[in-house]
Amino acid sequence: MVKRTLVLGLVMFFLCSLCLRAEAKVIKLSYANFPPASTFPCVQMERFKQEVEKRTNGQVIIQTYPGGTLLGAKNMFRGVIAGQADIGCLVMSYQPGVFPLTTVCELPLGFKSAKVASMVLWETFQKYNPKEFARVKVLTVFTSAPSNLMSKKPIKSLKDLKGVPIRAAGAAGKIVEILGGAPIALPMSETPEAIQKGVAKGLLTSFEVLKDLNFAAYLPYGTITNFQVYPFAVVMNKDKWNSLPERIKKVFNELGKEQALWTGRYMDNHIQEALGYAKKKYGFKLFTLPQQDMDVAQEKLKILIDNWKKRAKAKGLPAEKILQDVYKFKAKYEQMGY
Ligand code: DTR
Repeated sequence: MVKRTLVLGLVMFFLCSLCLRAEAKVIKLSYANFPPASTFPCVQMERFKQEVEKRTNGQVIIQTYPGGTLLGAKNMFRGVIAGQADIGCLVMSYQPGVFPLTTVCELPLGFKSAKVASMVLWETFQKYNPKEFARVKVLTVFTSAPSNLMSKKPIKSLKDLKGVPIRAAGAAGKIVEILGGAPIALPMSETPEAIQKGVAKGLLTSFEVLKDLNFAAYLPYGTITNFQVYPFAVVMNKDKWNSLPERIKKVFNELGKEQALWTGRYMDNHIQEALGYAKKKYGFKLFTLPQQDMDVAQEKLKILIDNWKKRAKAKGLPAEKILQDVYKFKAKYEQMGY
């Protein structure tokens, strides 16, 4: 009897220590990102790393790979699905047709801040849990700040945009085309070269790149348009996610919405810093598109919303309801002063 109890006790002790050791084992995760370390997608990545390591008391260690050193902009999604990286940051606008639902947020819907747009994207994702991300675990989503024009020559009206080669991806490229410009669809990681070589005479994106990628040195003029934002997602390999202890999954799930807000807030604040830098160091001049031109532009760009609805319906999505919800979420966060 005593022997049997001792053996049972030893077995139990052995099993428990196995579990504890498994539980306590340090989990190393790789996080791939495509643009240079100075840019906001990588700044949010480093904040995410610090928060995860802090909240798991160092049981999870995240090794970050900025600048496309592990995976690039165009193969990020496939690479994470294939396990080439455990975590990756992607822009849905870079892969037309792959993200039919969440690209609703790249449409010209009048977003005035990254904070509002990021929370709208988060709520839309939570409500619809899009199939387009079924093969991965989405850790968070956020957006860039509203896109404006930056150019070698002043663009003070839609007439000035005619025929100008402007770098812009996804819906932003369509906007440039519809308004008479010549869109050049490149991910941000390939844009510095296009600007320096003069292939692109301007770009349509958020103003922080004036500082983070020093575009103010090549593009001394800006035009406020707030045409649209670019939606981002941070995704984890599904098998890696399923292998994590529940306590660790809880930390990631609790961080998701917070990270979306943190990145939106960082982005909106950083835009002002970048404009200050561009004006002080390069005499950057900022114009605002005349209201009459903005009205003409908004009218012309409605086609993009109709086209998105057609594509979404073709994929079996409740397009009208999704768009209604996006406008409802947008109004809610704007009223909350986000
Ligand atoms: N606007 C998208 C997204 C974007 C804005 N700023 C950055 C910086 C680094 C990477 C992407 C972005 C774009 O222009 O590609």
